[in-house]
Amino acid sequence: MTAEYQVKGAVAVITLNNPPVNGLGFATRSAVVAAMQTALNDDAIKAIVITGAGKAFSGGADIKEFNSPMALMEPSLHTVINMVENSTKPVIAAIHTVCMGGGLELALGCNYRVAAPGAQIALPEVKLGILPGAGGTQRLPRVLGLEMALNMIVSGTPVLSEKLVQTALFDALIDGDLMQGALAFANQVADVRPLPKVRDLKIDYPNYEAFLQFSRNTVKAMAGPFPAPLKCVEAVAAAVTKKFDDGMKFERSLFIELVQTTESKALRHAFFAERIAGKVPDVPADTPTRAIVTAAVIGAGTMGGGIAMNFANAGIPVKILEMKQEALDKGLATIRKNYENTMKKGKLTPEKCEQRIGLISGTLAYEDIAPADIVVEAVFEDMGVKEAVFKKLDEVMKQGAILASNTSTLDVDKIASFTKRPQDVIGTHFFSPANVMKLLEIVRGAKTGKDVLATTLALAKKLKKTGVVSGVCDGFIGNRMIEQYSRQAGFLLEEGCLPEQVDQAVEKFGFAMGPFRMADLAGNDIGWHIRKRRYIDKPEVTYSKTADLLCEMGRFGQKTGAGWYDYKAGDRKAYPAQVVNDMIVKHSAELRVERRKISDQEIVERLVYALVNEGAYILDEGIAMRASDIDMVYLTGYGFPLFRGGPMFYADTVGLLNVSMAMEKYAKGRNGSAWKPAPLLVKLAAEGKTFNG
Ligand code: 3H9
Repeated sequence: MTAEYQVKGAVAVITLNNPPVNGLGFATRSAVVAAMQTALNDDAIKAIVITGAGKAFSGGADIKEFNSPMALMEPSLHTVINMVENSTKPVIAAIHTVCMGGGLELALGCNYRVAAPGAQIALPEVKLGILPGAGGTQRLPRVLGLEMALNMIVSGTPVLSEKLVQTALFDALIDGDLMQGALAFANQVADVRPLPKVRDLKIDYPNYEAFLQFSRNTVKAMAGPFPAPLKCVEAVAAAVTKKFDDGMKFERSLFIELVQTTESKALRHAFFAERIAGKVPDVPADTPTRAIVTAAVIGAGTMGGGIAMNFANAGIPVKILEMKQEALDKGLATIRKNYENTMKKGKLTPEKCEQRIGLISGTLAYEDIAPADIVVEAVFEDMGVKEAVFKKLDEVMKQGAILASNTSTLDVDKIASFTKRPQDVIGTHFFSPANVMKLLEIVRGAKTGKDVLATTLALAKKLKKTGVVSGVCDGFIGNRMIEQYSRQAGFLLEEGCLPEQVDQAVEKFGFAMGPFRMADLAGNDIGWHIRKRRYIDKPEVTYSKTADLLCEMGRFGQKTGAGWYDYKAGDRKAYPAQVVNDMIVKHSAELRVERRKISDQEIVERLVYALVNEGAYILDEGIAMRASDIDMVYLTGYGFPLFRGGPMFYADTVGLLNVSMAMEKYAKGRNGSAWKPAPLLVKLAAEGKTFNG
């Protein structure tokens, strides 16, 4: 049963029981209606309590149903809430732990609400690109007032129940046993008539027009490409300007409009993609994990320092190993500076700042890191250097320690082979700045132990990262794909574009940064180093030489004050560089290419479809477990626009046949040999299917 029915004296208790979070799917809604009917038909019952089993009152409507007709099947959530609101016996919501979305809307339909302290109360629909569609925008302002309700609805941020106890949302905060308190409350109000209803409350806000106009302006400026926040304002406005039933109808029409938008579909896709990414079919949830109490990092450079900060932020003491005292001192000083800057911005208290710095120490001796439960190597990206480090780690680290490499492209199986314990070796590819970026690519070697993988996935959660598992290949999921994207960006320069045109087109599409601004930030020498390796290993693959010419000019990017763009000291703004643009045009002439005007559409298609095509290879080879994992990598590590849901989801929305036809067209153009359609893409396109099922 997805809702249980019990009788406690004269009170009926309906307990939502639909793990994990008592989502209000069709079965649960039906069970609530049946239980309500039973209670209403029983003359011995004087009051009804609705609560939730397990770890939530309710997490809201079942989001999975939004893509199916189930969401519309009767009894709808409206029907359930109407039944509760029109009950002839008082209905009390007993709220604990999590009360969100449709769960809160159900509670608002009850006559009374009692709550345990610490419950998270929210209408988070906006984060899914929709708005509360079962009366939340009409009822919440009636209990919290216009301003507070609008803030909660537009931000979707949870508020703790104890902070709302002074409002009409709650009738009592119950310390101790919630059910006992709720039953006592129910008995107390059993005979009170008339039954209070939220819909009957008035919203008192004399100057509401000015407030709503101010809200529209503010929200519009913040909403970016997402339509939902402004619609939230419009729906809340209706709570003041329209009669209750008309407001409900208006809310419903906006909900239906939003639920069908690509933006909402993309956000819902990302919600589930994030959660499923941590699941590996052959590593069940009950796989034993190893304890991670202390950590070590090799290398105090930008990456090593950032990785160490991750451990400290999670309360895990970490030792950084360096070769030279000077480099260690420099690395530790940078970490201190980073924390102090965060503190100055008011994002960290002085105590927490010192506490975190205190968790990070340095050493020059391998023996000092031997007792650590995990060591993450973040040294120079060169197999010879990695070999020396892993041989040493194998010698000194305690048995059972996880030996992780932060390599961004190298063969993790080969790295593991430098040790006598390949089962303990795994790739943990952090993204720069490592203390900020959410993505952690977890590279599973052929011999990586299941417990090591399970531990690393759990660690990712503890470090507040999105862990995505990748198989071993050159560049793993993210960098292998970005290489194809960068190749196209290079070809576009040869054919007629300048860096700013490419960057602007891609940024207009929604990327946080275009390829050339990104390369300047990451350092152009990194790509140069990789290409030099490719020229030897894979001579058949073509690259534009423009980026090499740039590096030969010593323009490595922001760190040298010059890259594809010029930079001014202390300023990250990119200024077009005439000398670079001249070099690009000259190079085209040397290649005897007649430069042409290239449309923004072509730029975006060539860059994004290059990602999609390589993603399809990666999926087909089993390097990524699912298309949504690839999307997660790009959403959390490469600035792919969230409202487009990631490259694979985006390709699904464009239609794989359209993607593959565009690729065929580009294959006929200059540098067309770069377009070798992935068999999986061709197959799915022919079958009219999508990557994401
Ligand atoms: C809504 O209510 C619309 C109405 O206004 C109008 C309707 C007409 N549905 O996050 P976790 C699953 S829209 C389906 O890891 P936590 C989740 O996929 C809804 N599934 O746990 C995962 O599954 P699995 C408004 C859901 O403890 C598992 O629960 N509500 C839903 O860190 C655990 O999730 C929201 O937007 C759902 N509603 O956090 C709330 N919620 O185990 C969205 C969760 O298979 N949910 N799941 O991977 C959350 O914010 C968090 O999940 C929550 C728990 C805070 C509840």
